[in-house]
Amino acid sequence: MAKPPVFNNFIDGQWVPCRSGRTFENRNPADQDEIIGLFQESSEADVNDAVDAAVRASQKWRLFPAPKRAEILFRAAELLIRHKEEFARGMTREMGKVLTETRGDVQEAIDMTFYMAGEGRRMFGFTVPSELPNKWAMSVRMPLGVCGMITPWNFPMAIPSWKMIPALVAGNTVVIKSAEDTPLSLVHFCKTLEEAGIPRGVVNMVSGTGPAVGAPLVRHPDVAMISFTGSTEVGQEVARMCASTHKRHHLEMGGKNIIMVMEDADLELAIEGALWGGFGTSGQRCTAASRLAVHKHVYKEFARKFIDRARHLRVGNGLDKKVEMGPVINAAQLETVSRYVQIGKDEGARLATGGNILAKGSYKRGFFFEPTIFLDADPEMRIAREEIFGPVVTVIPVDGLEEAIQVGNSVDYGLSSSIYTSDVNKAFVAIRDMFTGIVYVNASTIGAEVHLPFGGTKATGNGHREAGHAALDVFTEWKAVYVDFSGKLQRAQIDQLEDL
Ligand code: UN1
Repeated sequence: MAKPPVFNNFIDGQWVPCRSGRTFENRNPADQDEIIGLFQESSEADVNDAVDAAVRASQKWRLFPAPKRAEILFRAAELLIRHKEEFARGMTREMGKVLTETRGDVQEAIDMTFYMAGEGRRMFGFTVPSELPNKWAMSVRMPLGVCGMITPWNFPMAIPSWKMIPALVAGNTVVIKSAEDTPLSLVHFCKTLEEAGIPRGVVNMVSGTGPAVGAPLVRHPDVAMISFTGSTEVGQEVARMCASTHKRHHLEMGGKNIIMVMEDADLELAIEGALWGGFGTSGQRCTAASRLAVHKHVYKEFARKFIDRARHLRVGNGLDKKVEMGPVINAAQLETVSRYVQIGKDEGARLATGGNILAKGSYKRGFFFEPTIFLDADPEMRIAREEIFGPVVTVIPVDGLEEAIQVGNSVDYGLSSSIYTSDVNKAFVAIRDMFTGIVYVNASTIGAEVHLPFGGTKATGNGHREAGHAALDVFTEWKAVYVDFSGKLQRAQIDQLEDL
């Protein structure tokens, strides 16, 4: 058998093995016989090397004019376009989602890079009047220094781009840990930035596990901030660790998103939205539509048609054009999904379709699960409240909009919500009353665009937003600047002296 390719860390402009020399395997979740490659099993020493490089590079990069930084990023976006198909195929092989979705993932990185590179010529601050004559007052954004990033496997190129590109255009340097299940896509992204001419040490990438790489990165005293996307439990741990070193932390965590289907909805449209929101990426999106609140008047018809569509979804290897849903990411996730199906049954929800691991024929080489729907669920059930991160959708009957909104807001999370209705008044009530970071009208809970703020309330986040203009607030500090050109001590300054 041919030897699998080995992929190194990217530190100080060099592709280097980790200090211990150990590697780990990255295998295809659709076919465990296929090894994508061997990746560095890094540890604290490698993180320290990467942070040192980023600290050194920071001195020059922060002074490099923002429009010039942006030129490099624009070049990177062009290169991503050129490599889009290759990167998408690599991503499907390491992550499982179907090719149309991995193309979309690369496209999000392209969009974000073009969009944020544009900030290189804006990066607006505020110029405001001063209280005094002959004095100027303004506020400017300044970079933080070294930004540490921990990224998930479900959007292996898009999410790193959401973090890295705004950080870079603002003049920060980066140390990023790739997700253990999808390290190849971040190698592709870093190689693209290298090819675009990013100076050495400005971007550093280290692969490995959370405890061995993530934890030392979060603890490191020279890292100014951590941007984390992942589970709520790990996010809480990151927050605790950041508190003790006064690090800024941006957290993007779980979701339990709802689609509310009203009695006046276009049902075909709503079913389509529920299908792709629930089973796209095998339900492994933080924006997945894992709950549906359906009005009793249309419940039966909706359920019948939705189940029928889900039953006919073609599950398989995402590289196959006919396949609509790929595997879940790994054995542990397959187990979690199975466990939740059992919980749902025990709680008394009605399993309407699916519920099983697919293990026959070629399925047995991967981690496949049937598209699964629970009907007649109570909003208090665990399957209606907890994030499963798999192809499981829970349907809850409701009496009307008020109840749907109450159910929608009753969970710990607050990322995305959606309403299907033909009544503009209902739509606006939902827009006003859903306490989620994102609301969709007559569209599913997925499909956020890069130039709008992305993030959620409650246990989903910690008040920050990535993407959109809001991302700059995550990766910069404000500095207020006063310029006094009167040449003398002015009144306000004297007042302050008197106050003392
Ligand atoms: C995620 O699931 O972590 O809106 C991000 C969406 C995608 C991003 C999802 N653009 O579904």
